[in-house]
Amino acid sequence: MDNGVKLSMRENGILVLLACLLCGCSSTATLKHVESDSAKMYEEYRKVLHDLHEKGELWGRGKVSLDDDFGNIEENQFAIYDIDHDGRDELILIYETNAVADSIEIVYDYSFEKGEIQEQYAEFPNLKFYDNGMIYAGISHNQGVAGRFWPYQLYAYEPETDSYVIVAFVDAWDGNFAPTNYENEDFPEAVDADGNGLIYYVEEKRVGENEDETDYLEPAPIDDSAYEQWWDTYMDGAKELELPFVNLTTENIECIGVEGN
Ligand SMILES: [Ca+2]
Ligand SMILES: [Ca+2]
Repeated sequence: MDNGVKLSMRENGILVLLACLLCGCSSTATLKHVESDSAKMYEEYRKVLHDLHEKGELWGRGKVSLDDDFGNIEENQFAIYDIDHDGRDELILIYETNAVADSIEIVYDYSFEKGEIQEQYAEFPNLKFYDNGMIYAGISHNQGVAGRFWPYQLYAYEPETDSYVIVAFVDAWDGNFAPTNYENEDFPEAVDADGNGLIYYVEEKRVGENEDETDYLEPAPIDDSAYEQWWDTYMDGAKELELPFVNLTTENIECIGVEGN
């Protein structure tokens, strides 16, 4: 490492520390990361958030609507967290001061090899991240016959490709909510062995599968015990992560990369 790099790192550190002290982060704040790569990563994350906060631009997606009817831009939230346990932090952004259809939760990752941001995952902001790398992604609208059950997609983290792959789409039929379905078929009582009025459709997907052809194959319905068994094969013992979300404010953005934030 030459002196020029050392100097710029030091300058960068002083700037971040100053910004932190000014914005009221922890008064004992010290730089969390000294490697220039990490400093660059956090700098890129701050830039993504500043672009949304000040210019109404969502990284890689262009301009967004800044209609006050949907709330103030600072009501959106973000978190810095290593959600896939690969040793480096991701930026998780929930952007929802917009029409529901345009609301989105995005996970940004930073490629140390390329030295640039990349979008690692994006879905409707009804997500739960788990400590085993799985993501529960609730769909935006529950307009089918699922009733008290909320349909979702389940994603798994794949370390080889450092990406999330879909495992399954899960839907249900709540017989108490909808005694007949859209085809006017009666709720299949025989499948509902435990009699709680719910049966499930687990549509499993595999990497590389042709989604256009397989998406419409209706899986056979299963009851609670089989559904729970299926869930446990992926989620047994998994705990939901509590991400440290904060509001999208200049102060919070400037605290990224500083210890305790
Ligand atoms: Ca990570
Ligand atoms: Ca049942």
